[in-house]
Amino acid sequence: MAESFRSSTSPCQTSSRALAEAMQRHLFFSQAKSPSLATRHDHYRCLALAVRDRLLHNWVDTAETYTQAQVRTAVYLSAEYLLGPHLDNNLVNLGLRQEAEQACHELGLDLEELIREEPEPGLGNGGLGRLAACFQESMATLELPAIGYGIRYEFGIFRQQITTQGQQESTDSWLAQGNPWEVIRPEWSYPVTIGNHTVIGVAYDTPILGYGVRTTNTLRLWAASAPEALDFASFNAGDYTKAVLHKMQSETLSKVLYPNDEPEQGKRLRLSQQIFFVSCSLQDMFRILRGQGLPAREFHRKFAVQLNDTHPAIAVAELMRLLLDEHRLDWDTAWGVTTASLSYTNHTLLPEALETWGIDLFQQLLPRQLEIIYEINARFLRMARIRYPGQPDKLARLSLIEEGPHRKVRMANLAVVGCHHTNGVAELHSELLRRHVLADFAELWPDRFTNVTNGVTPRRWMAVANPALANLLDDVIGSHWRRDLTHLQALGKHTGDDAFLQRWRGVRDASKQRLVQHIHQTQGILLDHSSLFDVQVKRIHEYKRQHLAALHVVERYLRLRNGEDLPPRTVIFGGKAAPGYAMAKLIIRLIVGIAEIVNMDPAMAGRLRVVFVPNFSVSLGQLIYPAVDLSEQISTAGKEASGTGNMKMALNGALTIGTLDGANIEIRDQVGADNFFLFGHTAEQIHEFDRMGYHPMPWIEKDPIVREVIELIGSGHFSEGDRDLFHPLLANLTSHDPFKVMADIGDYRQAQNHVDACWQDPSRWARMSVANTMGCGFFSSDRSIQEYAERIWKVAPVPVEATTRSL
Ligand code: RUG
Repeated sequence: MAESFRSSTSPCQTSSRALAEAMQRHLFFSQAKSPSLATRHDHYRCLALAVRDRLLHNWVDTAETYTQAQVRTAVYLSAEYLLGPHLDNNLVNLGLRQEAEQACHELGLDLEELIREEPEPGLGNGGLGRLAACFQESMATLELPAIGYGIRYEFGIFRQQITTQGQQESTDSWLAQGNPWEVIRPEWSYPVTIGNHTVIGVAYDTPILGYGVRTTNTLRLWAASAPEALDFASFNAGDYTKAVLHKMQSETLSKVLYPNDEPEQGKRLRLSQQIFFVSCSLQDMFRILRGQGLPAREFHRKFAVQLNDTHPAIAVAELMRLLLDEHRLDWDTAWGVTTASLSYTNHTLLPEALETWGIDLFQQLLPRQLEIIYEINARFLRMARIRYPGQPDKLARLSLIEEGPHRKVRMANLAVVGCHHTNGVAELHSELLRRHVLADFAELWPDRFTNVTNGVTPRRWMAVANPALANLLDDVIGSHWRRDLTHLQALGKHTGDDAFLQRWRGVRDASKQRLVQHIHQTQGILLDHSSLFDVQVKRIHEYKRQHLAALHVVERYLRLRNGEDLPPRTVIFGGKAAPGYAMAKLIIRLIVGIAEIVNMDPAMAGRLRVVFVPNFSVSLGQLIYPAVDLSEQISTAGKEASGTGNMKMALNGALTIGTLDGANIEIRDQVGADNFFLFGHTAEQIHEFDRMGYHPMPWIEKDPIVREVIELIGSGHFSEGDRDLFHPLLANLTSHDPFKVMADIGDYRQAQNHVDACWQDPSRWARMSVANTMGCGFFSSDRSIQEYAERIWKVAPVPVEATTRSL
């Protein structure tokens, strides 16, 4: 067990023998099988159930402690949780990793194989959902009374296949084989009326384990069901389809996670999902409040509710509705309770990602909530009019309603008005929110705006993902970094130690070899682990500029073919494109086309390889992040709110090539400018381009290399002679270039040249790599959560007492 576990609260003690016996018992009693019939998945389930048995005391004790102590509770409302597999993480957080390995060994099983059996709960699109998952784990580790609420999607983020045609999607049936980690709570279910239908939300609870503490919080996800399974009138009349229609319609609500960036379609269902999970969660909070004998007007004393983006922003109207209509509070009291309870995190600066809903749709689905929003708006604008007399334009911008032929509810405005705090997720992002996107509100209420820079959990993203590095750190600086990541600073004493640097490189090599093996097994491509691994894994989006990296790969290909001597590189891409986002899918198609040509060309052997890893996920992230030498964080400045993959890679020892965007800026500050490859225009310069009118042509004209690259792609070289395939992408880049790829490509090339030079000095690279890990202590999600808890939620830790041991 890691020494950083606090001895008085060591979360679980069990021997490998006891664990092995428990697995055998579960094979019989839970799986109803003999060993000769057991599949690997059966064994996975047995281990998962045995581990679950061992966390139950902590889970039940946590709920009991919170109930007895009547604690103030942080509530996280999020439409997405990109959890990733639980088993390995739970073993690490319980301190049972070694015991499980031994137990499996005793039973002739391989723990790693069982871990890989777990289907991943991919209930999120990307960074926002993964952040929610890291935050849950940090809240538990910090012993904060907290509960997460969301939706139990039957189908998570789609599965991605990569063929020669690019991305193909299929359904992610993650629940097909059952889910040993959840507990259904049918006794906690609530009706939600949407239009003229009522849907029931049923609670499914998943334990969230803190590291090295007893605290085991709850993630409560709502599944939709119909109030009546069968319409008997239709059934008796022989209309069997109609008899189950309402049930099917109701269950559709929690069927599928919507891929982000999806235009108009699915809007009705999405708004329905939002009110569904928000209303169930608020009703559940009122139940808890009642259970503690507290009246509704005390809601804000019991709960600090964080809205993860605008997806749960309907909570402003729904909480008001419940307080007014169900709990009979007067408007002013209800508004006081609402605004004292809620706070809002914004995650995007992209105008198209700021949610709005057509008034007609709102009126159809949520007429009472719309009435309340109108009333909130009327009162708010009355106040604003006094503050800004004769400024109708400003009032129009502040209004919760966007006027025009198609009137809309602006969810970000609703969130800002209904919350006591609004925060961005990195310094620059919060600054740009204040200066541009939410400037009118920041002027009105400067004190409501703040920043909490994102973070990632060191348990999953180091201890679980990179056990070799974790062991090295334990040896050299002790194991306290798991609970306090600033301990990584202690690596500073070792950067001059050649033996240490040798071990560091050994660890990194082993991680790269692990990835090489995986890619060989799954894609049949053999990579050279000693080449520089240049990696961009994240959602595919034009603002993230995967096409900039792709153009650079083509440039390297040309330079190598011209006989230039460049150090060997492996360029790895991964990430999903929203199914309806044609340009993003075309970028994938381009990368696949480039990979095909480059990898087939004998002249590239040992010099350049290009891989697109399909179906990027949390599990793949765990495999890839530790193997990255060069982390591509190349978004157009001012577009990426924060990024968190950037943190995971730097934390695991990658060097970043990046723009001054999102959290890159803070990463560079922390790891030192000398250990970061900076390029590109600043957010301010990009803003100026947009203001003054930007055209890519002058940039292209002065850059013969980029012209050659564009011509080669346009000639059909990477598309089997098809000159039209990439036309939309090239036309966009040469005529409009909304994300300023052409303005930054020259500087990107310079930075890449500098990367090549540094890579050729292995001990210099190793020192830069150590400096990155060393400097990343700030990017623990424990630090982010501590900031939320202290500055925004006013929620304090409550250690969990052992109360159920004697049961
Ligand atoms: O794009 C942002 C990332 O920059 C950020 O790191 C992450 C977590 O804060 O959230 C991402 N995001 C933003 N995902 N969806 C949105 C817009 O709804």
